[in-house]
Amino acid sequence: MGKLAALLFDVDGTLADTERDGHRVAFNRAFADAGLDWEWSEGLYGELLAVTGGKERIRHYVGRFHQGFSPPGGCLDHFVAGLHAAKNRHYLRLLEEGAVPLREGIERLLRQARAEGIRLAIATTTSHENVTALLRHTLGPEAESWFEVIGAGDVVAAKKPASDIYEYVLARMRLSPGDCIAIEDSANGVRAARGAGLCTVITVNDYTRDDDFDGAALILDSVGEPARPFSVLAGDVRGATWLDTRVLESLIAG
Ligand code: XBP
Ligand code: MG
Repeated sequence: MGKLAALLFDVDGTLADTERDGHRVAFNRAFADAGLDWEWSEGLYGELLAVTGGKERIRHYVGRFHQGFSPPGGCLDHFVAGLHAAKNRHYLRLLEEGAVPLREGIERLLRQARAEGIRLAIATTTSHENVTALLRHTLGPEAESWFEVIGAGDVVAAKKPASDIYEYVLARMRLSPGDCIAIEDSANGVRAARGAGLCTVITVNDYTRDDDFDGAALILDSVGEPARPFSVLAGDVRGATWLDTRVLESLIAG
């Protein structure tokens, strides 16, 4: 333990505010395409985010609000899979249109880590295609190659808050959790990362501000920039006003 070997990034809510203006909008467009009058408001979507995974979220919503729903074709799983595929097509279009920028300070932190030889990876619940599209449309065509492993979606049996995706990424990178830091935004994320033994930094967003971040080393309102300092909600940043590799290293050096 001591030298920071890698940063493992969550995607949705952490790299970008993908949920409110990306996935949520795309779910609603897919529902409308299917002739459904389902509408996920910003508030309702905040509640539904407790369930990770888009397919799982739709199934949960149907069970909670439309119990008597009989899907066209008869098979709910099949219908949900179709809706989710349509949602992802809308989501990719939104990314292409530039509807979802990176959060403040993310590009700076990624570039600094790369310049210092700190390895990068992704550990997310969404799909590989959604991740690479976000990277491409925000950081350019080379950005996918910045990440040594993209651990995404259904490659593991259990999604966050299970720790499987972080364990998968650590195994692929042949790294110990004590040499890495996870950057997350949600209660499900911190549970997953802590479950894999990772020191975890949280950057909250409007959907996760009131989550339970038990076990997080640091809770910030954003990664911050030199000109736009972060607010520290919990933890010791040793006087820093934006998150950089020096602050992150101090967290695992103890
Ligand atoms: C993200 C999710 C995902 C997205 C939608 O959680 O829960 O389900 O909301 O993506 P995390 P999909 O940030 O903890 O990885 O529809 O592709 O699942
Ligand atoms: Mg997240």
